[in-house]
Amino acid sequence: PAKDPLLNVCMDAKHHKTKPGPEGMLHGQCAPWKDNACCTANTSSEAHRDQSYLYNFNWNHCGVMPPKCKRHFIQDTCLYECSPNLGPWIDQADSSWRRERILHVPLCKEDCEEWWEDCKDYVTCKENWHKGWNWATGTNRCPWGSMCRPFTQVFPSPKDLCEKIWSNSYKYTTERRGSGRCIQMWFDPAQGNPNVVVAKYYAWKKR
Ligand code: FOL
Repeated sequence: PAKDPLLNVCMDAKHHKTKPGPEGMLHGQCAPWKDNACCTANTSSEAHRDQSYLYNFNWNHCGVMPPKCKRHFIQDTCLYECSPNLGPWIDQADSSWRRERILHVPLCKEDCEEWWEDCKDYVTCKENWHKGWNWATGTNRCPWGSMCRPFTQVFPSPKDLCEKIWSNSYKYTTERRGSGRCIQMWFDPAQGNPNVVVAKYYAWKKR
């Protein structure tokens, strides 16, 4: 059978491999993707660092981000950089730093809600973390005139967080982990990657 161009692919973005394949040594929270990944071992290590060279992005722009919150941002980075199962949602990006992006990836309800719960105590100055920072020092700082406000004020609901933070990379859904109808940021690789069947389902729906 012909290979479906929406399945088992890597987006054409800043750090992605040209095609997915095994990576023996993926670091920490990115290890679940080691059998088939769009990230290199080096990218997976960088995903765990504050001020990593990936985007020079500073999680601690309004004071130190608590570890229980940061682990969700690390997991989001692992999914974004490593997943070979985001093909149905790859879209053209109108930006200088990547040719392709992901748009409206249906994120499992639990992944979004736990992310929001665990970040409730943090503070941020921006709703969209892709654009509009002050990069004068080489890393992102809050733009002039913006204020650090509680996460729950900037993102009143889990849906606000998951959809707005990365310019609609994700779509909030009420689908559950394990349903085969939503993408999981978190999974146990012992049972294989649950996102493989999800990509197949949506690739088939798009025909
Ligand atoms: N996670 C997910 N799920 N989706 C993503 O698209 C995503 N993207 C990043 C990280 N995790 C993600 C990349 N993050 C800039 C800021 C953040 C960033 C990459 C780049 C940045 O340079 N922003 C400039 C504008 C650059 C431009 O658009 O030309 C700024 O104005 O702040």
